[in-house]
Amino acid sequence: MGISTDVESICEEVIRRNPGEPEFHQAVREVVGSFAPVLDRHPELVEEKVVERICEPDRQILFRVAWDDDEGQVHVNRGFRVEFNSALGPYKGGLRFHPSVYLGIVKFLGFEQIFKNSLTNLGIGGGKGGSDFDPKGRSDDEVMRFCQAFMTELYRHIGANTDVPAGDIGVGSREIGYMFGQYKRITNRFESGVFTGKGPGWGGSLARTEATGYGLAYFVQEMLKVRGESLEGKTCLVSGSGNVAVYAIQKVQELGGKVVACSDSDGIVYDERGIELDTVRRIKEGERGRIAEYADAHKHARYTPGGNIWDIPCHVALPCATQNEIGKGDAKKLVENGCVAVGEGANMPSTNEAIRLFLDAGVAVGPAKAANAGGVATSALEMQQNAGRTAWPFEYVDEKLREIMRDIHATCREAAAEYGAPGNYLAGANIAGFMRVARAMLAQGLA
Ligand code: NDP
Ligand code: 2IT
Repeated sequence: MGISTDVESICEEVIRRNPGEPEFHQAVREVVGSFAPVLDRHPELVEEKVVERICEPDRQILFRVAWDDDEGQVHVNRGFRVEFNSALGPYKGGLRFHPSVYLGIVKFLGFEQIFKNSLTNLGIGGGKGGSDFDPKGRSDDEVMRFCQAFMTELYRHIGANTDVPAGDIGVGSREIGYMFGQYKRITNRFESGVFTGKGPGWGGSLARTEATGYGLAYFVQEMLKVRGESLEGKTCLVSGSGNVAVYAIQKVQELGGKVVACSDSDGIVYDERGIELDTVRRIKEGERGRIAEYADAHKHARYTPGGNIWDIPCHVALPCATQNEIGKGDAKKLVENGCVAVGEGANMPSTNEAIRLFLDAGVAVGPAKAANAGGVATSALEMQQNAGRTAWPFEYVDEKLREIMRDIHATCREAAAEYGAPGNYLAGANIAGFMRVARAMLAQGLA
């Protein structure tokens, strides 16, 4: 029986042990699918069942979150925290509040996070959490009560040296503030390092809000540089219009790219003159509104309810909304329309079939765990800043972020070449991310 069969049988066993969690299965296939050449070269990893161990979370926490709305009606939601792997540092990863959240989503995100955090080389383990709570249409008071109820259970599981949450879909600085406040109230400790993404006035990094989107643009810039190209003059699509999308648009524009479309879960806005970022920020950050309103402010722009952003011709596609937003058909369309690079701002935005199609067509694919690692890397910088009880200027953090993204790009490229998959950043990211964790797990003994 060859090693590649071992990889397949490991995936099958994970799927059997975790029924009804298709997103987790997909993430495991996407990551473990790259490991055959590694296991070939490192029989000790096979012997010690490191892959099997890494696919099983250290700990999974599920809990009830009961809260009452402004009318006094009681609601019951479910809270999650999956502490996946701590070989390299405290568990680190965001919290997602979205009605689609269930254990399978949290596990896929937590699993990907292990390898992403390893790639940053900043000493952070992997975890993720969240709730099926839907913040849309809720008042500030309701969001506050939900966050307080959520933290009333979660507080006992987290800590600056144990597990450090941050934001993700539906969780931004407002929610982090309410959760940090409740943690402080319960524990009577101002423990800055227990959360990242805090407000800049009370321990937050000045560049954490921008970091994921900026880092994505830096990573794409590096990929294009290898091909003797740049973002200058390139037509770009950015899906979503949340935290990652907004700052990806900003940095891509600064680097000379032309972003012609963005979206939300209701529809797409197309502006052939280039998306006006101030309008998007006013609508999304200021008013928590819908992207449809963009077309009210700019009469020449076109809003399409529903629709498919990937049908619009582009050179560079930046999925920044959610998982599985680019399927095989979308990938085919993008390639036909001349797309040369894809930078994954969202986590697992492309299906495994879409990635295969891109790679076969020679499209440069910046996989999420590398391309969007700037967010969590800046979270690790925020932890460093908090540990030193100091505050770093924006430009200092941004320069560090640039360096980190350059390093991650180089690491992925080198690992891909070393293990026989030159140009395949996904294989490179999986292998390089895995090897650091695997070595630490071996050194720390069987667990
Ligand atoms: P936000 O909540 O700020 O924004 C999410 C955006 O994506 C919104 O425009 C939202 O539209 C859209 N979206 C979310 N879910 C869906 C869905 N099921 N279908 C269609 N559109 C959807 O989240 P972030 O910008 O923080 O996160 C976006 C992605 O980036 C996620 O995959 C996240 O895991 C990833 N990421 C985030 C990081 C961060 O630092 N925040 C770091 C690394 C990765 P609508 O308002 O209509 O729901
Ligand atoms: O997916 C991610 O990397 C995040 N949501 C950010 C995690 C973090 O701890 O900053």
